Amino acid sequence: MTKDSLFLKTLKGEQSLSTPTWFMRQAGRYLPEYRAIRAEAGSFTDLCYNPGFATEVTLQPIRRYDMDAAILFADILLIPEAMGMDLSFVAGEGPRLKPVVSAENVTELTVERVRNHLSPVFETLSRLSAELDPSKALIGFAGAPWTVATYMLAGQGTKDPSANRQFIYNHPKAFAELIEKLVDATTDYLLAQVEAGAEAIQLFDSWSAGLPQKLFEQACLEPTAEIARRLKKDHPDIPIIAFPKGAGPLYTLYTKVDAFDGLSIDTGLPWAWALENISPYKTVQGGLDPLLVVKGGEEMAEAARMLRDTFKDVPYIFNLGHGFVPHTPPEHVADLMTIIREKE
Ligand code: 1CP
Repeated sequence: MTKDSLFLKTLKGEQSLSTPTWFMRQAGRYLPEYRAIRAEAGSFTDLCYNPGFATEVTLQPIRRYDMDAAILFADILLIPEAMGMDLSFVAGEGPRLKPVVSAENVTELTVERVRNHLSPVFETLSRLSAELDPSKALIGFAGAPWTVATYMLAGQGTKDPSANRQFIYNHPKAFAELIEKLVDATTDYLLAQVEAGAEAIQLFDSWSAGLPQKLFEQACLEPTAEIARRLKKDHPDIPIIAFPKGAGPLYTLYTKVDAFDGLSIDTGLPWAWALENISPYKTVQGGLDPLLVVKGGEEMAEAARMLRDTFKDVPYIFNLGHGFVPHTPPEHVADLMTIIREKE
């Protein structure tokens, strides 16, 4: 079935006069209606595993702003939980897992129960697929193996990834086994997402910055490409976006992977560079600094117009260089939508 979706057409390389738009973290804490549901759900994981609530918070930004795509409400850390790790979210601090510290800990992780454990997520997708307007695309997602592994190894988010890098050097075999398990679990998870109604997939590699090239290829590029290839084997038409945040010139390695259709660019990647080095091969998505949306006004407007105009002659999906932060004023998002769609 081909839907008349501007987002899907652009992702597959068709150019049109309008710029399809969605935003990372478009559902979330900056929206009062999200905070209300979040309070009703109890914990953040209760929200993710409740298909009624998760469907509702996925649709909230679409109702408010009319973006061209909805992204499933879930989290990249549901995979480690499904593999057997205890997961909790500490208010004001973020995720907590009991860290993987040894080869035995890696061996204990299981991939078999992923589909079963995550069945509420697939139910959310089925509901969304039935409820979404046909002009809007439904995006499924997962964390890329390296990014998910960083949380599993540290037991939490960390600003300094050096301990994780050290684990790769000290335990190369255990690390390879961990990545292999994550590739298997993530592929299975995403196949089930597509079967439940996801029409495009984004792989978030939020922590791919700063690795030496050899490690980058081994931990970020190759596992992500392998997941994409396996998905395409079963579902050749499913478009896939990779987001190797902070990869800099190593973005060009992703342009050579056939299984990727789009590349999401981070806040720091120069737009002219992306136009020259990515656009000939893949649809570019993203780039706007989410902190400019906190600022709003002329500065945001000027940057948004410049970004849109940089990519006006190639397929391009408007988005941020990373997600909205919780203190983003909701009215600035409305202004941003108006600016992106002016003259269209
Ligand atoms: O208390 C709350 O309400 C929790 C805040 C929150 C939200 C709204 C978390 C906890 N996760 C989410 C939803 C979420 N996470 C989505 C779906 C919604 C949407 O985009 O509209 C998606 C795609 C994610 C993906 C995600 N989770 C990433 C990759 C993208 C990125 O932002 O880099 C990462 C790294 C996470 C981990 C995570 N989950 C939550 C927090 C606070 C964190 C980050 C912790 C850290 O900074 O290390």
